[in-house]
Amino acid sequence: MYSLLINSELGALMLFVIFSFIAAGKASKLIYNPSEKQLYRKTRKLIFWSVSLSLLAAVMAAADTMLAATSHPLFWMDRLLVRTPLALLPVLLIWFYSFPRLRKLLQRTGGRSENAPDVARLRQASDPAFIVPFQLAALCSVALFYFAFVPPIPFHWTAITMPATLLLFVACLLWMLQSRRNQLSAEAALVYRPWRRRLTHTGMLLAILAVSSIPFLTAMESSRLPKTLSMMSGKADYGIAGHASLGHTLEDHPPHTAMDQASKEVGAAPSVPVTELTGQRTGIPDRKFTLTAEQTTVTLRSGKQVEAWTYNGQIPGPELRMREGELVEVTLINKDIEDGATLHWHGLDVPNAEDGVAGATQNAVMPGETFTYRFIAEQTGTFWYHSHQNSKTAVEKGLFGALIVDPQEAVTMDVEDITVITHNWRGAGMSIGSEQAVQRKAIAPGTTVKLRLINTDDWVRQNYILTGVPFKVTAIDGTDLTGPTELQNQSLDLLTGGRYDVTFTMPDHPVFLRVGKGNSLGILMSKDGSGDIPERPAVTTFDPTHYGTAAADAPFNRNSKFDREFMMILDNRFAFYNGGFAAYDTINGEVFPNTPMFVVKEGELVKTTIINRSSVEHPMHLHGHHMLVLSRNNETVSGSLWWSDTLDVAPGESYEVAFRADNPGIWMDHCQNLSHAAAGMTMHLMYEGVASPFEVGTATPNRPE
Ligand SMILES: [Cu+2]
Repeated sequence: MYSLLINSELGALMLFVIFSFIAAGKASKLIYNPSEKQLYRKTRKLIFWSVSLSLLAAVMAAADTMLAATSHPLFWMDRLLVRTPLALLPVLLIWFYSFPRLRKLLQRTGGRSENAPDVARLRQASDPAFIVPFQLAALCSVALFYFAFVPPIPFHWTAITMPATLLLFVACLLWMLQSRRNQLSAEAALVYRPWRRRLTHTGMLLAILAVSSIPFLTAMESSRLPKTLSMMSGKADYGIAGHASLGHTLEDHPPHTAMDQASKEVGAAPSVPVTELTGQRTGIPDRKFTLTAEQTTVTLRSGKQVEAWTYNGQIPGPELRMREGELVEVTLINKDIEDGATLHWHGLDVPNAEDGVAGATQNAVMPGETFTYRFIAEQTGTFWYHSHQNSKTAVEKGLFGALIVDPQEAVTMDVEDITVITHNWRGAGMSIGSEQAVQRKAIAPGTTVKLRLINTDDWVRQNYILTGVPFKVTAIDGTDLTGPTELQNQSLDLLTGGRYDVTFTMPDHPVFLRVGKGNSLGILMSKDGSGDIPERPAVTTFDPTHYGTAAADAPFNRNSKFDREFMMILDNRFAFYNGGFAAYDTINGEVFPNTPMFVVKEGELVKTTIINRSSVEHPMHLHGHHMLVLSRNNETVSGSLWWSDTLDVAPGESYEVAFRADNPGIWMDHCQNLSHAAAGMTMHLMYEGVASPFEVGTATPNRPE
């Protein structure tokens, strides 16, 4: 519904731009008609353009009103308060001022006479009150176009004062020009000189372009990422302290650096550097891994070759398995990845110095260098790891793998534990692990089967459909659900970085896990591994908002008193980023490094309202914390507690999520569609009193995204 409304509004807006220019051109040229007959015909055609413009304005107003009736103010405020008036105002002026004059003109023109229009007619045909409303429609359409592609969000009147003043100024200018022509028309017959007119228009356009190119080029140049930039110097956003306040804007909180505020509040107390926020550095680790990052040509099981970046020569990297409570040590060796590499444990809430974000928690590990990570595996479940240095390219090329933490208590039953980590290799197609066809597995009936679904692919909503057996979704993003019920014919959809654990009891007939839309990728399970691949059933998409039974031990809920509340508005707009100008995916109207830095104090209960105004999905990934999903589209989440680290926010959706700020540090919060993150859709969560000695920027090797 949201997509339909915003697309109808945008479609009507684009047509409004075209139609209003045509109408304005035709109205302005009426005066040049050499005969009464032509003047009559051309005047009559303006009725068509007036009606068309009115219909388009009505479509825009209706779409905006429907949005206002059904969704959060941040979806429609700018549309209803800025765009709807800009469309309706000229149309109303046309009906109130132009139309009566148009009718009079039609009545008085003979219609059939070849005589030249007299002075009275010419004055009527160039009456500013008749012509300017059409010209104003064209002017307003330019403003509409601007506000559609540079929405004033977070909404504030200051964002529209400049364009509104300019619009008023040009409107006055148009009135003056038209009044002048009206006077001239009384003095002598005006001669239509198309070439002169075209030249004047081109000259005016070039002058406007020349004048505006200076601020444009300056803005483009100044958007270049600096040579060095501390992640602590972001635009600090302290949110709102205290009670719920949906729809608030952020301008009440002027930007400072977090350190200004931190030093104000903690006085002379020294800040803690990120480098001290480590895992347990002493003691013999219970489990040790070494991962060597290197460039390798890998041959997949299908025979297709991938020029990959690998951990230990394989794609995906080796599955790291550990047990809850173990002290884990992982040594990263970079053999020859020129861009550098790190290790980030996606979904595992490790201490900050172990989080593996180049430029925030460490420097990128360059060829020949090593880095050792140590942490205690405190959560159980399905996670994955990947390089958080130049992550878009690193993950695309293979620097990732599965990470599984088994619970402490020994598993007593026979469980067939299958990791389904899916990826699309550029030029070589989709795979599950390194398998590119349907795998066949022999599993004895009665066995408990656990499938760990992990989507590592950029920009893909991956469908996983299990057929032939009822199943339960037992965990989301590595956290177990309570009271999961049996499901059938439901597609489990994951965006980049998301995980589902699925459990079922093996029946005595074949079961098929289908990955993607076709029949060519999946796992066929049966008692001897044989069997036919079933047809793709009709499915609905699994929705976690009301799944499972409510847990009695919710640490907080929608009614809790939150210490701090933030607004995260996801959108798309034309913007300057790193020397370029294009449509970028934005957070609170900005791209990095102008995106907000949410500042929290340790111990606070923090709520964030996430709103997606754009037309694409954004899987938002917060490092170091799990967010409890409280509501979606203002509807409270019931059923099991739903903890997420990678929340898929679809267009038109709003979510309230909350977390306890119990893991001090500097934590990335970004879109896990890594191509979005690489184009600036990234921000961070900053604890007061924490300092990072690391930097990003063109003079450093660090490229976190
Ligand atoms: Cu995104």
